[in-house]
Amino acid sequence: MKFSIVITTKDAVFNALTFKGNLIEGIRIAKEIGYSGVELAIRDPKVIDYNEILKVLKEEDMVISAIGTGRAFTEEGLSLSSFEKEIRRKAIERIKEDINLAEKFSAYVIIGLIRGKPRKKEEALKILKDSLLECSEYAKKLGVKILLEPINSLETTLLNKLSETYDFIKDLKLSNIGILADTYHMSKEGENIYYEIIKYKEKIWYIHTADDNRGIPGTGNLNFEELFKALKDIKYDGFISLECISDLSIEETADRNLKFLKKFIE
Ligand code: LER
Ligand code: MN
Repeated sequence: MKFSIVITTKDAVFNALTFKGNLIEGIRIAKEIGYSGVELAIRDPKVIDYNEILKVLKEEDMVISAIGTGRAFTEEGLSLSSFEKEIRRKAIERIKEDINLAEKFSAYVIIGLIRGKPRKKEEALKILKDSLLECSEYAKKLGVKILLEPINSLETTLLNKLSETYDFIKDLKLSNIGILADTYHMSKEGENIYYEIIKYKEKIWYIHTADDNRGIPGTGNLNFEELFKALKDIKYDGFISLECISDLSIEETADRNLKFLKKFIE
């Protein structure tokens, strides 16, 4: 198992992005505290200085675990399930740019909030399917894998649970799309963490962690023992990425998380 934290730039609006600030500083802090990767939450890959980041990754022996794309929805309203063709087109183009960047970093691309929050669920799911097909075909050519993240029903109307997300991916018959299981969303949806992870193990490629209050793991009531038992049973060797809200400094937040989670794998 490998650990990472979500980092993003200072201007980000959404507040569960663990570290907001200079990305280079975020990479260095994560390394210092004992992480092996960072997840980049970016609005637009065009504003990312790829060469600068790559240089620091090499210096610090760090990797980018995944590219998070939700800011394009929260800050620009881009949505893969939009009924407006132009918005949908822009969202697909943005994901393709994220895929280009992910290829350079050998990272996953996360489809979370950019799936949108439409009212007419059934029709929107069909649109989402077409958009995802296009993104996944593009990603396949570049050898990039996509993570679809179930998100709780207060934040989106589409794909709230692992079961729905799994069926949706299976229907698409695409081998390069997996599931990102976020412990916070799973708890919000009342899902049994152990049972669900075991059941959908072949598609569990990535984990987001926060407690059930979206704070640092250990500050709420989520059963992390269950999570780690499941991950051990499925021989999970992917990333566990911290995506939480915390008033503490990034150093303290990241340190507390790692110390707490490592207790379960010793
Ligand atoms: C994204 O990973 C997520 O969990 C959502 O709640 C919004 O960012
Ligand atoms: Mn998440």
